[in-house]
Amino acid sequence: MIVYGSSISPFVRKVLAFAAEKGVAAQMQPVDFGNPPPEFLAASPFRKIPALRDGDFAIADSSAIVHYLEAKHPVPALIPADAASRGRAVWFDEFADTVIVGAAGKIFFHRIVGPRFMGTPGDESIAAAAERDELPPVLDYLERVVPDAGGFLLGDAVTLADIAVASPFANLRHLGLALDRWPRTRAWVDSMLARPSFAPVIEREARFLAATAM
Ligand SMILES: N[C@@H](CCC(=O)N[C@@H](CS)C(=O)NCC(=O)O)C(=O)O
Repeated sequence: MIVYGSSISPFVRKVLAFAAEKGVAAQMQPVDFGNPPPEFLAASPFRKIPALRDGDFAIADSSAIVHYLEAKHPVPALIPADAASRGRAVWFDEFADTVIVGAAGKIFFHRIVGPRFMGTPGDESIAAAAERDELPPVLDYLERVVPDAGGFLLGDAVTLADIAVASPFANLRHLGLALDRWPRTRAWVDSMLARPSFAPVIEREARFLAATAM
């Protein structure tokens, strides 16, 4: 199974961690956006990462991919079956993709991706405004809902909710943003990102980012 993209993207990292929690082998294949290969374009018509190829099947979007993986590899279940927990898993996935990444992504893009990888100067005023105004309410919410470190958002086992919410925090860690005002969130995130499904991926990213530091 091929996952197109780079794990520096929180969406790609989510898919890789989800596959790892299921014990499904996934090979990450970076994409040259300047010259995208046809197999990638067939999977991702709007050139977004991640995209997946699994034999003859191809699809884009991290949420579409994890739902495909859940149906194809139902054990261990990472998307709960009961109505309330299923609804909350979809909520946390959506909240992570839009609200957390909406704030964290601006900071990461303008401080790292733009200047380092796209040859565009980042706009520090956008990054600073997102850090000052957008991120704190998101973290205030999480501080109220996260369990104790080592626990899970939906019951007693890891689910898509935990994987999706934890993933963008690796980007905040790469930025060196401390979560001192949100100690419960920080402890829970640290416990999630220490899992074998995340830790080696994040260590590889950190080595890559250190090698590309300006
Ligand atoms: N909703 C999509 C979002 C995917 C997305 O926006 N990916 C970004 C990287 S973080 C991307 O491909 N950007 C390249 C571009 O927009 O050209 C998902 O969950 O996969």
